[in-house]
Amino acid sequence: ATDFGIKDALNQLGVNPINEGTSTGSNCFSNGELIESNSPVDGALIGKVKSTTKEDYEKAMKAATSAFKTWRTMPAPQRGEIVRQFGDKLREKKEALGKLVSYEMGKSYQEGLGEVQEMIDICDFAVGLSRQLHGLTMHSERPGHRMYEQYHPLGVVGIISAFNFPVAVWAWNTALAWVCGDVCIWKPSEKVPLCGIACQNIAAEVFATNNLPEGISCLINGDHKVGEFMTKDTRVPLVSATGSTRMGKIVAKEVAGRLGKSLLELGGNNAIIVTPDADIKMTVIGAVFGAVGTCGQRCTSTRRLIIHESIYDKVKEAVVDAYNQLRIGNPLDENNHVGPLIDTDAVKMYQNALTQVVEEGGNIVVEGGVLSGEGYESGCYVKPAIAEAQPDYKIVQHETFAPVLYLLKYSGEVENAITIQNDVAQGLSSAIMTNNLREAERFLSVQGSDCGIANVNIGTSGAEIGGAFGGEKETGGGRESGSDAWKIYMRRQTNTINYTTELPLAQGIKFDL
Ligand code: UN1
Repeated sequence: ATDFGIKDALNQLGVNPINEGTSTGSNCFSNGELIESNSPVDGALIGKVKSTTKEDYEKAMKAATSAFKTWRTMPAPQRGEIVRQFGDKLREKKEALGKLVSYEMGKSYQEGLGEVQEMIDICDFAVGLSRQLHGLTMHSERPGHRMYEQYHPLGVVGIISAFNFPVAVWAWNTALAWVCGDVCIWKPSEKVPLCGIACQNIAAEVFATNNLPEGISCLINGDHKVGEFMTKDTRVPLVSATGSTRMGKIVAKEVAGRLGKSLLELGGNNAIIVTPDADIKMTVIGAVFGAVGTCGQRCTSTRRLIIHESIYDKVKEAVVDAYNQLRIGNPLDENNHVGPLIDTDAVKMYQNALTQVVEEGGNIVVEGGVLSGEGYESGCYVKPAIAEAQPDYKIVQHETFAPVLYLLKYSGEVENAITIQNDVAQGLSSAIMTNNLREAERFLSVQGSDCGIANVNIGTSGAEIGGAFGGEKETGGGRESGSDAWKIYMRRQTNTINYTTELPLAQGIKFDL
């Protein structure tokens, strides 16, 4: 079998293919138990990475806090210049990193490249931002006084990222945090540790070339126990965590318990409303990419189609037709649309969802199933499935991280579809397909979608980095990436300066001595 240039990619990224536990990557603090990284693509062992012990973590913290002292004093635009160089390195390594993402995580090579492109884009964004970390000036109520606010670096930012976006979510956080003057400690998902090492190598090279301390970017490895080192640590003022709602609730509690800040980007249960005025062709592309892209493992994946009864059969037929064209297989082979799930546990969750939807009364319209035989040896390849269901089924209310799409029917006005859409615990992404201005505006109004992302004539996934990314309710409320998401990475200070020889008190209070 061809290796699709994987060996070459690993070489370019300085990731030792079968690492029998020697030190891995630059400034990677790990000497603990070995974590194996197996590819869901072919089931092969790609490498082993040592996990981070408490002792290693203390070393990482020491490197980070000491690096912060240097980094925070560097003018922000100069930090931007470093991030620019990091973005350039990513451009050089785009193909190699995209390939590793695809091979270690299982998303298609196109999507792997897309993920690296998101990293490059956020670097560009951060470079510009490095000259725009501005606060406001206010008019003081006292004569001869000036009042303004400024933003200072926060310190050590902890980043916990999920397996599904092994590199981009880290970059959204770290590129902003870096220009803001913070240093970062990153714990990637233990399911994709080699992606972490590859990124860390690239960052370390840029810092070394510029004679900057490596501790600006630290990598720690392991499961939730390693994440806990950061959530419990008062030296980490901000923990940014992406993953399941279950994980987010634990992180939120820990961090809030010590009055730290957390930035949470958790589960979604994203729907597309399809109204009688929808463009069916666009709907099909948006819905199918949204539901089967990344094998249904994006937090923005389309899980529910809420279709008006008058066009229900037509839309169903078109979507089913598109599913019949899907080619499932090695994601590095660009002929395939759908790659594997991350591991066999994910396959079980997918199977359970399909069993449950039938038990609850659902009707399968595109059969699922686990694929076996040549090319499917890893046991992680499944068929994207579609079920007709009711909005209140427990399984429909639940986020299953797999390619299972539920068709729901609505009647009457668009309000009814919006009610169904909002009636779930999660609030990440949402979309409406319509050429009717009234419907679109209602969907975007205060009575409309309650999600952090609401799109018109676009699917639920594939958000651009320029906007703030995140959602409401059980999605956690955090915002990452574009717009003014940078503010959470800085501490805010209000400054009032008196340039007179008097000391008038605010609120007109008299206090004569
Ligand atoms: C995620 O799944 O955690 O909007 C992030 C999207 C991507 C990011 C998804 N830009 O689908």
